[in-house]
Amino acid sequence: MDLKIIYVNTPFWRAEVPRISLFYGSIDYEDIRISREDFLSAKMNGFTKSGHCLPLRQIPVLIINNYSLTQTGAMSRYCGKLSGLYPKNDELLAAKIDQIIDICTDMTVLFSNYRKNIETTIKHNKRKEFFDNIIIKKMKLLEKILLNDSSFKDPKVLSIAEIAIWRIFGWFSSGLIEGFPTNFVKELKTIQMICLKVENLDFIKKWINKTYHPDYVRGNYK
Ligand SMILES: N[C@@H](CCC(=O)N[C@@H](CS)C(=O)NCC(=O)O)C(=O)O
Repeated sequence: MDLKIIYVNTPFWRAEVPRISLFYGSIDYEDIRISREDFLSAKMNGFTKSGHCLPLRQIPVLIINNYSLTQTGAMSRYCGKLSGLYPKNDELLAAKIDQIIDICTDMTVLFSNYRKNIETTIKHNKRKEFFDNIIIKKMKLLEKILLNDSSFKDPKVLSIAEIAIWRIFGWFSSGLIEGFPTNFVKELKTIQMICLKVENLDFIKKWINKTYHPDYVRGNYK
């Protein structure tokens, strides 16, 4: 099978979940990292400079034998199934994992809509307010879901859900988002535990060494 993942050269969770899943499963794929300029022109015409189709003019895209699959959730599940990070015979666990991926999507969309719609008028000085009044509430609700469920607490078990949590909280707490605090993950105990569990896995350390830029800013989980 010929697999390619198209995204820009950042470790954003949407691309990292499928990328890391395939890496974990030692499944060969081409990790195509397009330039911002290529992405901007593909947003206009639906194709990257090397001719790869972006069906919704968005990234990430997973190309499976020339078929362009879009949507982070679909891509993550597909790669998770190939690598053993998504269950094939446990419908409830699969739905719980989907639930987490969907919450990660909701949090991302909340922030990007805020940025697009609100910050055109009020700018960054309201980011802290957005964090305190909106996004942290979602994070706390996610924490409650995780706290009350043993599925994601086992240190030996890993799925695409934990990888998504590790990367999205890595982003939120990295200091890269102006106006967001960086010391809140430690208040979300189960999320903190999951982030530390993932970050300490040997294959994740290898992935970081292999693909992250030396001055990449890590998440702040402690
Ligand atoms: N529903 C898509 C959304 C993907 C998305 O919004 N990607 C961003 C980059 S992280 C993008 O392509 N934005 C450009 C746009 O929406 O025009 C998914 O789940 O993958």
